[in-house]
Amino acid sequence: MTIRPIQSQLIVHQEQPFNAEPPGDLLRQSFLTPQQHFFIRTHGSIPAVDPASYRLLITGMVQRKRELSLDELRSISPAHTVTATLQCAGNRRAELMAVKPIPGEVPWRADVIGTAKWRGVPLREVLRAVGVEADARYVAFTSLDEAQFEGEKVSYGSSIALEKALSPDVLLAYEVNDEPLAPEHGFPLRVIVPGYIGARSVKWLREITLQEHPSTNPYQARDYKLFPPEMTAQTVDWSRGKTLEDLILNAVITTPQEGETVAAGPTRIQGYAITGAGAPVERVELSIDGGKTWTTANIVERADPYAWCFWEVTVALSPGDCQLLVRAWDASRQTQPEDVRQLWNFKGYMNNAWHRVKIHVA
Ligand SMILES: Nc1nc2c(c(=O)[nH]1)N[C@H]1C(S)=C(S)[C@@H](COP(=O)(O)O)O[C@H]1N2
Ligand SMILES: [Mo]
Repeated sequence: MTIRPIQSQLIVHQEQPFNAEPPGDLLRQSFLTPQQHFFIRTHGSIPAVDPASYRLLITGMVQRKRELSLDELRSISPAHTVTATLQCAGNRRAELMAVKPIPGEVPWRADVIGTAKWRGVPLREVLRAVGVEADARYVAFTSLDEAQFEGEKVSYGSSIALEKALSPDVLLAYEVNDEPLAPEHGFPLRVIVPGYIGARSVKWLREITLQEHPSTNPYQARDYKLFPPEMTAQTVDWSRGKTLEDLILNAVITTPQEGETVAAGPTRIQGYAITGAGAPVERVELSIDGGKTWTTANIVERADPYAWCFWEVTVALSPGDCQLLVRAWDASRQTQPEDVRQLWNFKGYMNNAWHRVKIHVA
């Protein structure tokens, strides 16, 4: 059985599998994204899971293989809460597609991102309870969903290195913003890997496998890798892809939106900025003259180290067409690439070029 979410305010890119993102100005309204405004990224079905008969299988290189009910899982450790941003590696793909087509991928705008307070059992407590064998290096996750990968029936899966899995903040989450997970977001149990691309945070978790190698699931072994710019779907050498893990520095203007008309005079511009766990966002800057001069924005809300920050800045706009540009700097003095053309890759991942929004000032 599969569920179809009804998300009237989301921009739906695809019905089957269901893929949708909120409009940017809606996204920017609350620092913690309500579930009904949270982007939905699926590769297959949205399974309807009965929580009473649900079992989580833990297998592979462990001393005690287990099949846990939700109650048994909760009894392993007190709940732990982490505020973390989930961002799809395909965020801002539409801008890459405007450089050169990327067939067969979702044309995501700049809002395949959301932040929530996730609550669940730390994965490392579960691993401690089952006893990890000395040679295990990776923790693989498999889902209850059904997807098609190049015509083959598969369930979604991913893996993370054991080292990351032992971080106290990697969760098997059952609650989001003090509510149970919605069916489309992984009810009754999902992985949350803070600081990593969303693809590693497997929803509808069925099985955890300890193993010596990364997952061979196609969504880990093929998808969600960064390929050199000269490589295409026709010429791809899968072994040359770099597995995507950490999020990277990015900043987006959410308000106003592309094509909007605003009144001349002092105008408030708002958005979000995000980075990986390495160095926090330090400064966000806006330019209205094509990048010649920049104005520093105020960071109005943040929850480091795994969450986005919200920024805003008021600039004086004069009548006519205007392009707003934003870029961020992190605490290690790194900033974002200027031009999206430098970043094109045939899967359309990790676009963090300066974000540009054209508006009309009247
Ligand atoms: N089982 C399963 N887990 C999954 C996916 C999926 O298709 N199936 N998509 C992944 C991707 S690519 C992302 S970005 C996030 C999206 O989570 P959300 O839909 O709750 O926002 O879930 C990840 N986990
Ligand atoms: Mo994703």
